[in-house]
Amino acid sequence: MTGPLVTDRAATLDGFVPWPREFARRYTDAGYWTGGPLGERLRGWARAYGAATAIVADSPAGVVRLSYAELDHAVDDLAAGLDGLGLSAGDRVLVHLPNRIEFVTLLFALLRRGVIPVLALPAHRRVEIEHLARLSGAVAYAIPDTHEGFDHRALAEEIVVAVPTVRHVLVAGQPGPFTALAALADTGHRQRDVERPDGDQRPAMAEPDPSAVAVLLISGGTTGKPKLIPRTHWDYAYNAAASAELCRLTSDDVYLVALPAAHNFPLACPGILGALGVGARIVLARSPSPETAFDLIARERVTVTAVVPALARLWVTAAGWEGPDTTSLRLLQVGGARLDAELARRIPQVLGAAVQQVFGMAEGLLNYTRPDDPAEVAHTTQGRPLAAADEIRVVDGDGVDVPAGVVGELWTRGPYTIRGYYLAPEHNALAFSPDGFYRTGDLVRLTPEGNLVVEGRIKDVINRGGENVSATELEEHLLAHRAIAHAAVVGAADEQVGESVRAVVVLAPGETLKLTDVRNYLLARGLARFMVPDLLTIVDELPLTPVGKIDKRELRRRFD
Ligand code: OOB
Repeated sequence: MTGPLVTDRAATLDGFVPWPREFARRYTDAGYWTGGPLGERLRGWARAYGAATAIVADSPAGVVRLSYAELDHAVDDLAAGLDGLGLSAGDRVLVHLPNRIEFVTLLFALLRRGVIPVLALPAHRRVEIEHLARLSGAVAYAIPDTHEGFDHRALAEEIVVAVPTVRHVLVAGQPGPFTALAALADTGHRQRDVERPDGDQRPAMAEPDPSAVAVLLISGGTTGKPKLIPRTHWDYAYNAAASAELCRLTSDDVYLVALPAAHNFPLACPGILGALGVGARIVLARSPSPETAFDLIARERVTVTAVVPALARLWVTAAGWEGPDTTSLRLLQVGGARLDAELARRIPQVLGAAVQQVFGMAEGLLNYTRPDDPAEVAHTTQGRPLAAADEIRVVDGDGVDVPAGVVGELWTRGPYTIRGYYLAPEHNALAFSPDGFYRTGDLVRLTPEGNLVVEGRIKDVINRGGENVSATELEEHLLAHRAIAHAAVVGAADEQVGESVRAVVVLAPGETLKLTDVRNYLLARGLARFMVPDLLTIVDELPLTPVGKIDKRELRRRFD
């Protein structure tokens, strides 16, 4: 059997916006873009760390541990199995897997063949999946049998009918009417034995071009439907390796994948890819719940993990009563949404780990606080760019740079920041400046030391009769109230003032709260009268996005 050929189509995937030639040369000359494609890098890691444990995952059958060498072989087997399906370089496969071993083996098997994984999040459902399958033109859809009580095979039945490009459904676990990933790997394994009975040589297989698109990530989707973010082998490998270096990750580290593996943060910041690149061990958590995470941290002596603020809050609260053994944890990365300073300070006290703030985006740019930063910087800022070649601008509504320290919109370009979404020319004309800066929509200011502070999002401002109320700022004040466990501020339509201010809160256990209490409390803290909420809505829990950030869009929809 001959392997798929890498065609020019793979290097210039239709709908991919490449960097202009002069920038490509600059990033190559400066050493950002270097080395082989991601699937081949795993071979190098297996050579370097062969017998060391690469992955630990709990499965219904017990704890599974794979060494680097075993992982590498499992990936080869699966890749050979995929060949039999007729997938070829440049094809897209929609991967909708939770944190289980198959996520990692399939990811690398696809990368090895230059087939492009589209990384959906476990919480996505029919509407998003159908949209992503259609937009990407996926030829296959990879799912678990069931996850958290949801039968993905039933969803797949609908998707194959709705999206005709989807020819294969690949299942981790019981396949039902579809194809089991395990069966594919078995076929691949036998195939490889025939091809190379000595078990040693690799079949001659064209490697993907490292400048080609490696993966399509899903945008946070704050406006409209999720968009696809094309990341190349070179830019994504840099993203992961440089992040690992910044976090001082070594082969002694144990990284817990607590957030969904398909999200950029636990995947590559430094996440799975960064950890494997230095010979560290990754531990896959099936759920980010405190019970599951604390058990794994204690059992596997986890040293580093990444969470969103809502999860950090949950862990800190739960640790208060559970008293878990987190003595191995040296670093808790927190990112994805604004972390309030108060919670940041409690993390080291309660969990014994240093806090690192990560202000990143699937589109590229990553900002980190550094291990050597004073605690105050790590607790009150969102850090600074990863790469010296990251260009950032803070601009006003006309795209003119604001003076240092003034709040404006963050624009960025650099060696791992995309120049356009996949197949989205109209949106790209709005989301990127003519000279290639990505307009993040985030409102930031620069501290005198050069760290960024996120002050909110362009649209996350409530216009209350002409006065601008920053939702982020008000949320921080609300969270300082002892009765409030979680808070989100949204606008509500109002005939008098246009938009009034609604505080949606989850109460701490055993607490009660009235609007007048909140108003008096905030006024006593010195807030302007126009900042104080007009409405208070108490809920049992706040709606979250698939990665666990507070879902403002859903809140506005629910209460408007
Ligand atoms: C991460 O990536 P996305 O693509 O899910 O979301 C990006 C957006 C940013 O534009 C910003 O609005 C918000 O999420 N955000 C933060 C933040 N980190 C992300 N807002 C305030 N403070 C932070 N620390 O969320 C992501 C990607 C890689 C690493 C970490 C997070």
